Amino acid sequence: MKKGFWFVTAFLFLLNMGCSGAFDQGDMGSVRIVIGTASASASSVTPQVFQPLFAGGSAAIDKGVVTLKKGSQRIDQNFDYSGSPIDLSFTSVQVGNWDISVALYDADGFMIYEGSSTVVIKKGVTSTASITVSAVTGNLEIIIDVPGPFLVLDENFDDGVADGWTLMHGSAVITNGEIHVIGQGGVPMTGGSILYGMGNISLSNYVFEFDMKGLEGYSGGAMRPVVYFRTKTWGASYDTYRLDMFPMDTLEVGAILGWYSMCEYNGTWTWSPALADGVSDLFVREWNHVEISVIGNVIRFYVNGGLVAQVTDPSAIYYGGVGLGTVNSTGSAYDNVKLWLY
Ligand SMILES: [Ca+2]
Repeated sequence: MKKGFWFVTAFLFLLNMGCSGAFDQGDMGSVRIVIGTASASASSVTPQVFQPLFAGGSAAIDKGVVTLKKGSQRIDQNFDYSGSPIDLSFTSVQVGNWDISVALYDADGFMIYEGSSTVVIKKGVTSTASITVSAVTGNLEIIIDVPGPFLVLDENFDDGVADGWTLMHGSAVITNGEIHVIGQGGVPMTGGSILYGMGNISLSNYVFEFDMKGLEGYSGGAMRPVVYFRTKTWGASYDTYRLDMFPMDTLEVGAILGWYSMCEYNGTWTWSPALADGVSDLFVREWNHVEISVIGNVIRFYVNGGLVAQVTDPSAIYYGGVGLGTVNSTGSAYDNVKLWLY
């Protein structure tokens, strides 16, 4: 824009020369143009960024151009801004109705104010035109990119391999792109389990989701799928959350159909008071979609899209991996396991 500005200067000079030779002095008048501040502008928006109009600084006017137009005639007058108000005179201008436009530029060559008016130039007198300029504004759209959840585990078992998983108890077999965890009897409080990312400090705030289906063995003896999250230690000492999910078809005497229990373990598998328990409405021997969200010390548990439990743990475990399991000699199938890190 700055380059164009100086091009206009040269153009103006030629036009002035042409004009002065083309018209008889008797048809000439002159005009004095005063450019006012934007305060009288009709604009309802106060362009804060450009104020004060005639002050210094990066938002100030550096240069300007006044253009007179009448038919095919055009006269430009450039000026360097040095004080307020801007007061320019044009002499030897053909009489008649002229359109006046004003453009004011900052030091970078951006037009920051513009205005226009009309004036009648009369023979032998000096006419006056006052032009109020208003700020040239644009819109600024700022896009802030907030990192979304980061998928750190996406396991569908379709390649027949459980990458990164470690078998702890029982057995785990991949069949038809599903992993079947089969428990073994006699393991206190557990039966079969596979773990992912146990003790990993970078696995802190996440959503752990998977599909789950009961396979067999729901007949007496506290048999059920069980999953783990924020599993920090496992073995001599257990530091982990654990979620037991009783299906709706348990035949266990005295059991409540669909009962779930979420506990935190620190040390041994000695039964801990539940952080949350109740009825989870798991489907019978069908796939259920389970999501467990752990953000800070807030734990949420969803079954098939519905929030089953939300609990705040005052003495939380803050990091650790996840696990898929089954209790005693039952079998539980899992698929489409995802871990979204937040
Ligand atoms: Ca699969």
